[in-house]
Amino acid sequence: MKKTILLILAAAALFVGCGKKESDNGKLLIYAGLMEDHASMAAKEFEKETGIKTEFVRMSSGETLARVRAEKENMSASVWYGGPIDAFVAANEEGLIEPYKSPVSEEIPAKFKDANGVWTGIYVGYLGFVGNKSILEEKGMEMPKSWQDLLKPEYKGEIVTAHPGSSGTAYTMLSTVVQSMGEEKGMEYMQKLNGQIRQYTKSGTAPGRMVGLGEAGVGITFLHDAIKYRKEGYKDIIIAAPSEGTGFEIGGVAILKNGPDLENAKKFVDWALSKKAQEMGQTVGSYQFLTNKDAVPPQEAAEIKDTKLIDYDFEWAGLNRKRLIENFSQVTKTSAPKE
Ligand code: S7P
Repeated sequence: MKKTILLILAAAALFVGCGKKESDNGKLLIYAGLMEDHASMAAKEFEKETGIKTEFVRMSSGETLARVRAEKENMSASVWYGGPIDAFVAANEEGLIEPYKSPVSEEIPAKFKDANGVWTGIYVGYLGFVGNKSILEEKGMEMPKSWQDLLKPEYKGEIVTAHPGSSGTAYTMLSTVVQSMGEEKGMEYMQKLNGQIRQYTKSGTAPGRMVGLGEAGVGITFLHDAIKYRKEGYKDIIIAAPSEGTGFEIGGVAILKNGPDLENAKKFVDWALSKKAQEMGQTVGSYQFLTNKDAVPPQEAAEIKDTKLIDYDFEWAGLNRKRLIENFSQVTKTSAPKE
């Protein structure tokens, strides 16, 4: 009898112990700027490896920025994962980021991380054009090959792009044009381009899918997203990069100031910077170049490796984000779509 009671007590202790261990690992909420499938895979893998209950909300850059501003005094999430770092720079200016220099950031070259640990790069993506081969052929149009091409009369009403007010991709476009042409000429260009636009989408990944579906002939997007859609079955997709040179993103990870789970946030950043975590992206069709010096980039990225890039200034882009978007909205008389 005494032996049975002892066994029951031992089993109960073990049960309680196990439960305690699991809940001791805590939780983590992430605001994710990369694609839904990538964020979902990352949250699951991180949870599996650490036992930390991990959830995410996918939002475009402008939405995340608006959310973290609104939550400044009562932040719900602890990590911002993915999306061009221009918006991270803007957020840091407003005191919304908790700098963290992860020990794993030693594996990330200096050009892909902030020296003070405000943000650290996890991938790099190039901006370009996506076209639908059949539609272009049907309408007797060539694939545009330069920023200037986009202004040709034949593309009127044929181009889809996201709106810089909501989308990090589209802000990369706006900032690229302004950095390449100067602010006055850049805004004039944007005003002319506005006359060619069929639709502004909320997210920068939508134009690739719309062009793949044949809803538009040409889109402006990150080239790796167009490659993903082509691989997923939109066989008519073709891509090109502007011959004048194009801008690019460093997709980042950062810790949100006053988030509820700082220690788990640090663990997530360490994880996200690792070779293993970065290489996992390609298993769900994320074909960006990677920042960890030991990580093997996806084969799919080889197709665009010789793209001509401008010397994109991320700090300038982040610090001037609000003004450029206001000017863009003014010259185009548009605002970011809600859906
Ligand atoms: O995950 C793919 C990817 O292209 O999505 C992000 C992209 O900017 C979409 O976000 P927006 O809706 O804010 O434009 C990129 O960071 C990433 O490479």
